[in-house]
Amino acid sequence: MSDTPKYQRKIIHIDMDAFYASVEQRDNPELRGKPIAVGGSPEGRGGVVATASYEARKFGVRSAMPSKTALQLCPDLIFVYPRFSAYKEASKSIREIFRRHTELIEPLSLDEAYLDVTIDKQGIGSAIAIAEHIRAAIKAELNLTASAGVSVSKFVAKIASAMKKPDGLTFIAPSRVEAFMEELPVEKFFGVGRVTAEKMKKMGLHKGIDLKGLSEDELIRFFGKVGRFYYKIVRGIDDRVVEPYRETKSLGAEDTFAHDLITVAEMYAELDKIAQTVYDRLFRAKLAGRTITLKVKYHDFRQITRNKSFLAPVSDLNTIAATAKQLLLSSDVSDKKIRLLGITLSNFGDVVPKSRVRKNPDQLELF
Ligand code: DCP
Ligand code: MG
Repeated sequence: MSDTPKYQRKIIHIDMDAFYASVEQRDNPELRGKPIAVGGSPEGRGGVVATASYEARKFGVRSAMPSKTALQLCPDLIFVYPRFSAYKEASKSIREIFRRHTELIEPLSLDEAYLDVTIDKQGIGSAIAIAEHIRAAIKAELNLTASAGVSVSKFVAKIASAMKKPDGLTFIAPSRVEAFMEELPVEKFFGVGRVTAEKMKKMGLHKGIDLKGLSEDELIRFFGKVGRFYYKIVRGIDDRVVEPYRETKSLGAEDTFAHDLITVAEMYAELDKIAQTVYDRLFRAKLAGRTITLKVKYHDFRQITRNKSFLAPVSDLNTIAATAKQLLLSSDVSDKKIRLLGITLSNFGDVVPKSRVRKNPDQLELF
């Protein structure tokens, strides 16, 4: 490699095979060995394919394909409506298996994660052996299959995990990384969508080695900021670390004012703005919290917090704003000047999309 890193990392990328479909086939033996698609709509018609079993892929059925097209390609296709709780459960178990080998786990989705196994927690001996242990445990304990890529960086490990799907492992040795990148078709490069790939091909750039012929400045000029990444990656340099996911425990926003707030009307107006920011962040993070906390800092820097908890998680703008105002009034604002206000939500629970809440008549009278 042109820039030999000071120390070589060992990265594994694990990706479950036909994840949703495999969970469905595992849980319902009648679906095994058959072409199935997970997706569609509750009525059984319309919608798109979330994923297809490998038996259905032989007919060309793919993720994100309209169900109608999928049925034209494969008339015997069986549609299964998704059961997200089952996929989450499997995902949780996979992460527990990962954790036996490292704390450095970065999930990319329910079925995919990077692991940094440079430190071999169990003394298994090699990154390849660790990846095989993980795949074997997933098979034995969950009755599902996973594919793995093993190499020195996230980029190479991720490309590698797709190479022997399903149920395969691909290792790209450190000494082969640069040659591997030179041979890689441009559309496999991170961030290269269809449009960029077309543009590259028109410019006579088909593989990594063609990109290597361009200077860093040229790559940036032609493709924007991501050109800098291409420049490095094609030389086998990818120093992005595996960033362990940290659970969000609270989410909020606050504002310090240029002038101290004196009237309640001013305070309410600011709380409305802050509530909007908090609401937007919650929405993006798909979170709802049972506890709303108001923070107030007075002009003399004294600070207080007041909170209110609800029985069920809340995430709607009106409740957040109204609760913050209520907490403000209960905190004796009469003769005080305020320099900062903040709102935080915590005590998270999953947001249940309204469309998925089915009314069960037997449960309406719960007591
Ligand atoms: N998924 C989805 N919509 C998409 C792509 C994926 O809902 N457009 C869901 C269903 C998949 C899961 O995410 O099962 C994981 O996505 P992958 O891309 O890893 O696909 P699979 O695991 O299904 O198949 P593969 O064996 O190719 O990894
Ligand atoms: Mg997958």
